[in-house]
Amino acid sequence: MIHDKSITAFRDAQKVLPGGVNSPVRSFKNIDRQPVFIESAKGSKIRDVDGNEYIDYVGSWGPMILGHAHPDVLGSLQDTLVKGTSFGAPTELETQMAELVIDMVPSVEMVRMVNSGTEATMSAIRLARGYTGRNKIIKFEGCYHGHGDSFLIQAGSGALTLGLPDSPGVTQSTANDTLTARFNQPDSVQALFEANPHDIAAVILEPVAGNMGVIAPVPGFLETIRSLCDHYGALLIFDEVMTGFRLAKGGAQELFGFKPDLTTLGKIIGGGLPVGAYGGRKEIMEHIAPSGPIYQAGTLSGNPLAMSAGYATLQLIRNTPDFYGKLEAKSARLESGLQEAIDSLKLNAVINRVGSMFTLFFTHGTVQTFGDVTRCNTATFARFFKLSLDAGIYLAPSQFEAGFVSAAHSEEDIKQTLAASYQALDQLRG
Ligand code: HOZ
Repeated sequence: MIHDKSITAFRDAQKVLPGGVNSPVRSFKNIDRQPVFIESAKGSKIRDVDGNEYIDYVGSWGPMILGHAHPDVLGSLQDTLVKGTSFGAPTELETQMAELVIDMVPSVEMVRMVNSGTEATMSAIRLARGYTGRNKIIKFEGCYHGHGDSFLIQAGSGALTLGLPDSPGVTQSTANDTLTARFNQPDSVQALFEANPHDIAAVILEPVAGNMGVIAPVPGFLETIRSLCDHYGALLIFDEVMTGFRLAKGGAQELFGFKPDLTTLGKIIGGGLPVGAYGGRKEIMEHIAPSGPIYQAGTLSGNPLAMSAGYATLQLIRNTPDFYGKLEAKSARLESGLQEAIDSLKLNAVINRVGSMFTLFFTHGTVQTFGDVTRCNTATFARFFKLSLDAGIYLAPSQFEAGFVSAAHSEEDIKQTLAASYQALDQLRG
């Protein structure tokens, strides 16, 4: 593959953008390769500025569950666009969007729209602190809740990938209010509650971890956290930025039959435009201004273009018969094909999958904890990533991220991906 234009584009970008990108995960820095610059995308395929086409499993890091440039979403955007792009005043579309989210997500009775997942999580913990009158939160090692100061403590995603889990610039006093527990190890949560029985406002977690690679909750883990929160009077916040509308129409909470007190949403809810949201029990949500005293605001919150892309996406998901069943079947075929390749090549690799989220970890045994994740061979991952990219498969450039299958991936895409992956895995043995 030729990447001349991408190389030039990256050189130019580095002169004016820190690291040449607007978000660190895009830089390919950890795998010691230049990023490809994207020109366009359609369905399951993404095309770079040199004209190379890839089967895309990044999906803009999660939002593109329908595939790229879906005609319903584009049509809805075009209809909205001609009426004006921002008013800073209420629109009926915001109410319709809120009604749809409340209808789809089991625990959400009231919702506030924001502009990103980061904004959603930052606002949710402010609400939890204001509501409970307590300062501390518990998060989990390797979980990532965006780049708010309180969350850049033992953080996953790009922070973990680039070796920056505790970012400079976060003050010690902020860090002191973030307690860190171990994912899938409920005793670690219990110990923190026992040591701080009256101080914890909320526990926030990705119910299925996606930002240290995909890890499902072990049986009993979510249950224990729920009962500890109830016992100690803390709120339970599910960060469903990644899992919301991805694992089921009502996200992980529908899949596992759980009701958190608050839920944060992002990615799919914006249909490819910048949207986040947080919602939950009405009695808690009514503490937000102007109903209540806890302040949170935004010039572009509920923006009409963002609402229309999100609304079209969610409607299509809700109205497509067996939407998640079809996604599950395709994703299961990808998983079993990769597993066969691992077995027949006798490789040290583990595939974790929940619904249409997956990660191929280069390690042995099982991957259930952050400790398991840190034992992965990132150099082998980097080789696999580069071989896959050269074979036309676009994966997240990090061992510590999720891959996403979309409704647009065809059987042929899955077949091609498995054939290319087999060859790449085979070459790793050499
Ligand atoms: N939350 C995304 C997946 N880990 C990362 C997106 C980004 O940081 O740009």
